Amino acid sequence: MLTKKNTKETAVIVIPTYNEADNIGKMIEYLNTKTFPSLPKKWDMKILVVDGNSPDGTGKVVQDKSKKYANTHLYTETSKDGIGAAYLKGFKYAMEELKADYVFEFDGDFQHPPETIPSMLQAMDEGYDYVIGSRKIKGGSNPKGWGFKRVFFSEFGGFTARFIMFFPFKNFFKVTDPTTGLKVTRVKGYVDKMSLDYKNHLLTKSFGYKLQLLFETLKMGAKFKEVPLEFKVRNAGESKIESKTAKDIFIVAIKLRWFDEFTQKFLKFGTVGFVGYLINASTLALFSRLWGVEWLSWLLSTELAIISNFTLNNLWTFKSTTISGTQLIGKFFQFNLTSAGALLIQTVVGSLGVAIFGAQYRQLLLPFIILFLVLPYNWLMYNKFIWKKSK
Ligand SMILES: Nc1nc2c(ncn2[C@@H]2O[C@H](COP(=O)(O)OP(=O)(O)O)[C@@H](O)[C@H]2O)c(=O)[nH]1
Ligand SMILES: [Mg+2]
Repeated sequence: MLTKKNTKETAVIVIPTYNEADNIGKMIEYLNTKTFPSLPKKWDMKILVVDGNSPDGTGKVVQDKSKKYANTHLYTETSKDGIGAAYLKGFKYAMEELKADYVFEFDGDFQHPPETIPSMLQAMDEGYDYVIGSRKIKGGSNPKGWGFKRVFFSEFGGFTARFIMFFPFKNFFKVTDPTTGLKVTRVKGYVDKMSLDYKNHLLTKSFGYKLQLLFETLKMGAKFKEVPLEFKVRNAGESKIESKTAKDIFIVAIKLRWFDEFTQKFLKFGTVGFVGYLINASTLALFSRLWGVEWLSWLLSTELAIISNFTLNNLWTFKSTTISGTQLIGKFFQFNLTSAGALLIQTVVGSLGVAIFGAQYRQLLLPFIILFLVLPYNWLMYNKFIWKKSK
């Protein structure tokens, strides 16, 4: 649409600083004289430096530059509060005071080449909501000067975080660089919906905030893209990276995955299934000893497990979509039908497996069939039919 292209949109480059006096002035100059003038006219570009009250005079440098450039702003924190908090404060200020449509996370030490900004904005213009700079895709790279140890930790840490947070779902394959610090996020629908309460919301004060923002933004359904990032060595000043960073990333990734509602639901579903199995096995043993009518023992013990599964899943796993009242009978019948489906899968594949591999593998086949066939089948049926969310 032509009208959309002609309206101005505001993008704010948020730069947290702590003792970056030797870099930040150069960065502001560079952005204002080289990067911004090269952009299409529709972009209203602003810079917001969030300074952790640096003792080296970073704030003073930014203040002087803001007199020269009206688009350049300084937000001074009362103290160094961690880089994650600095970003959340910056996002809030950018939204409320600077009317941002897009916010960038950007380093002030020239590790993020300003040349990456235009391609990121172009992607936003194409309709993406969340674009990150990746060092791991074609055209992206780590600094030439990095030693083996640094590269190893970056690769290993990145992959581990990626695995813990997303495996085996699509974001595991789509997000190649989860620990990158260069990102742009659409405000409408995303930044304006996320919690900016840095005191209570952030899982960590240090590096792991990157994972948290990534995880939560993707969770909101952001249309996501990676562009190549040629990560550079820092221009001047000292790195604030601490030795505990690796551990921090690991812990945050685990917390994000563990406390995610999907994970919680899945764990409950697994527990209920296991309880069902225990009921099935124990009542089967009991009934067959009591009556010795084989088919009746199987039928009753299986039905007891089905009743247990239905009840526990209804009251616990799928609590948010609990079935009650007159619906219960119909749904319970439906549940028996899908359970019969699982029974059929298990019987057919189990018999086939024994025919192919031999009876000595029977007990080994069962957990495999449950894990790879029955479990996904049940999960799908429960979510799509039994406890489906009504729109
Ligand atoms: N405001 C603020 N900025 C910070 C803080 N910690 C780090 N920074 C800045 O954030 C940028 C990125 O820091 P970081 O990724 O930890 O590593 P570095 O580039 O190796 O120092 C640096 O330019 C720092 O000056 C903080 O606690 N508060
Ligand atoms: Mg840096």
